[in-house]
Amino acid sequence: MHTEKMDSLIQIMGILNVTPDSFSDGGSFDTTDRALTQALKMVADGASIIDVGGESTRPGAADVSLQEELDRVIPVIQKIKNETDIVVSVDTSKAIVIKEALIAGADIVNDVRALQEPDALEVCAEFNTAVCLMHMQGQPRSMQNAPHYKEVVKEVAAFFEQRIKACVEAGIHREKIILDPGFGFGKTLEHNLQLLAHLESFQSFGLPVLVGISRKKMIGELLNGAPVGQRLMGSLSAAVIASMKGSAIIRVHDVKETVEVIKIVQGVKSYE
Ligand code: 7PM
Repeated sequence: MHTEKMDSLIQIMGILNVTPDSFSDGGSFDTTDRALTQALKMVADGASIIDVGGESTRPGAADVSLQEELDRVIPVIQKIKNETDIVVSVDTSKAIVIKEALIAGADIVNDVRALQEPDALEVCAEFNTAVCLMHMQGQPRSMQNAPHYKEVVKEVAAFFEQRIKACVEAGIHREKIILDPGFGFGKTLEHNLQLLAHLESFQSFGLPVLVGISRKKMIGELLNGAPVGQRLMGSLSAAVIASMKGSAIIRVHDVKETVEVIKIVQGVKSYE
């Protein structure tokens, strides 16, 4: 008789960008409807979480105003939650957007600033929501200028330790926390590769690890400067590596393809 291990399933988080670069100019019925259509497609393709984001965190990007971000993401979250029972995460840092998103039905707060903005911790504690704490060195505008670490893996782990403590002190239950090393956020290619190579070390927290590498510059850099449209195979390879190293959630643009490769990982993992 074989011994099949029942490990928890690796989940695919589909990226839904509600930004002017993705769907015209946010807020309009047309924009909300197109976002819903995209979300439904990702669900049909096997995503179990939809990550709705309205703030461009691209290196060097301009800040998005509060009202603009609300207008972009809130109608989309309402519509997805009205028409499906999919888990929704909101990619934001602002306490007011967090609160409105949670009222609209969002299930997870995915914050690239790890709840360090004013009142963010308090709102999450009040709503007893799940949170994803991402590591970033610096701010989106300037983070890629000169990333520097003595030991990136240790420094990211120390950051997790400190933010988990801040969350728990604010009243967020430890079991509601997801950790994310923040690929590309204030990191060189070497830093990103060191993090990916040692991803399993973050399992020591006993919390789910989320990884977002899909189409990122680190993939392009390893592929002789391949543009975003030619990073699918690289992104899938990174997803396989991350999930073999214990990641619970893989955040991606290409849901269908990622679901397919992760099925192979899941098959192997059941015999680990
Ligand atoms: C431009 C550049 C647009 C970079 C968008 C991005 C992550 C995230 C993002 C991640 C978590 C992207 C990023 N990346 N949230 N939000 N983890 N938790 O490539 O790695 O999607 S935005």
